[in-house]
Amino acid sequence: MKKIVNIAMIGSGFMGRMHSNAFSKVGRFFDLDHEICTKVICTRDGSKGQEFAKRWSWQEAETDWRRLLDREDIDLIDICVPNHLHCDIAVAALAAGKMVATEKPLAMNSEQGRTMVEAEVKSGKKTMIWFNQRRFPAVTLAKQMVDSGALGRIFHYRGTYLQDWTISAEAPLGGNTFWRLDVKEAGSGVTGDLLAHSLDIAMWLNGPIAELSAITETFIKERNRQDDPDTLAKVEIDDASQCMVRFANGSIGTFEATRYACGRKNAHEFEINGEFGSIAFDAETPHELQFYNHNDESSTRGWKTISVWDAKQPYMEHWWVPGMGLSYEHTFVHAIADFLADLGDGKKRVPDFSDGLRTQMVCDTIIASAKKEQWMKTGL
Ligand code: SOE
Repeated sequence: MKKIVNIAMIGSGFMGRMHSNAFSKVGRFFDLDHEICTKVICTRDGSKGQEFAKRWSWQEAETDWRRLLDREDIDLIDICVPNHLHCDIAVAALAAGKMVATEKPLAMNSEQGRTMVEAEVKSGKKTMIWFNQRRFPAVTLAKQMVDSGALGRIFHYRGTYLQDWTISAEAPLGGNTFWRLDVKEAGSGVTGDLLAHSLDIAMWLNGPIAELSAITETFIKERNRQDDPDTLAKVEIDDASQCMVRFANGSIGTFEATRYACGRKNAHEFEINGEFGSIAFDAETPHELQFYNHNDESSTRGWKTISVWDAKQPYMEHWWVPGMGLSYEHTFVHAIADFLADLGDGKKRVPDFSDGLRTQMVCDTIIASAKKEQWMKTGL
């Protein structure tokens, strides 16, 4: 008999749909001891919540997340609302004995992040942060290759996350889509929104970032507020962010994120160079992993493309037949499948709040270093 995990999800935007899609698919493709029940969707707008519940098979709709906390029939609270709400909801839910999953970044800043980790430790409840991009099968394969020593000692790590959806000065500030441009709701711009993914994967593959020096830029200084179009508001988030880093293991790296790379839609790329070889990945061609093996015979040595769609590669046996590539949405299915697998055997496959805090500390250091225009230690 499968154990049921009753979920209440807070938020119904882009990530609310992504998570709902994952919850509806995981049980069909992964055989696990635990099963998801999409119990309650919580949205500010009640009628929108009803409609969302019908479309995505949630049993009930609620408008006040606090009413979820006393319910015996809720096991997991899933937070996919703007960043300024993550800490309060997570701390209250953990104190009420719920497991908690939250979208990234963990919080508005490291101070809130620490409060969330303390609440996690005190409650003893399982948490997850949705660093879904670890779960591209090609990225998980890269992790396995690095951990196996295939690259040997690491010298360099390069991470970029390029998008272009805020180039227009007409794009407003605030509201359901553009809350990411409002520092009061997002905490930071591309650093917390995009670089957080790159930094998380970099530290998962290559260990902690010890120190860094960063620059950030805000290209469009004022925007109309979406909720008050006549008001021109100052933009206080970073539109672009770049940094040089030193990893604790002695390797060095560079990172860049922007929403002003015209033509780049979701170009999350990384390359890692070691003494025996190198690996490179691009989320816009997610079923490919580039690999250079220096130990190959020199006369036929060169970069090769690993096609990541074979049953022997991470997650692939759960889907279709070789040749059927996976993409962005599947990373969320893999994340919740790993969360349920952890419930089954007590292992830790998924990143938790302490992993989220680690990345939050680097993000905060990037913003501080850019302000002070100096190298800074991350505290990791
Ligand atoms: C921003 O556009 C965004 O949606 C991020 O918020 C997500 O975390 C990223 O996965 C895709 O891009």
